[in-house]
Amino acid sequence: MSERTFVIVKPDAVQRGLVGEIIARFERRGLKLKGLRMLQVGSELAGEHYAVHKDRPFFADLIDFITSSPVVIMLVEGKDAIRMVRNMVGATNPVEAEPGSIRADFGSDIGRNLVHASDGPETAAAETALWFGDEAVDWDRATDGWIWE
Ligand code: 3AN
Repeated sequence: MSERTFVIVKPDAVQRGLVGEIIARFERRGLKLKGLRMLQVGSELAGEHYAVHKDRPFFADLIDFITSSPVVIMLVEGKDAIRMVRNMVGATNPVEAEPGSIRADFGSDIGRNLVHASDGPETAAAETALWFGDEAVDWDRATDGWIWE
């Protein structure tokens, strides 16, 4: 089933020059970009995005980190895109992430895990609305039939 999911290339990945590498992995897999933007996140947006973690001990660090330097956000579409992107991103703690995942290939600390990706259909819809509003870009891609049956 075609799904759309939301991804943040976090400040550590932007600072380390991994934006292109991360986008390229999604493109090469056949996923389709439907939105892409660089921005400096403010504390209000950060607080809304991480609201589920507001009572966790690491909440303040999370907000400080995501607002510390620019991020790149994107909407990614494809068959089973939510699960596929989560698998490509890897486990929250890079130490436990599957080899070949972004967090395993580039990360070594749970507080510097490079990427955020929506964890289910409800969060994908809520995060897309929060970060992109209705700014998704609809476009036809000539290769779709060579990627999905
Ligand atoms: P994921 O990004 O894999 O969905 P979440 O949503 O559970 O993980 O956590 C959001 C972010 O909070 C993670 N990306 C990570 O940076 C941070 N985080 C989660 N758990 C911890 C923890 N135990 N200690 C420090 N930071 C954490």
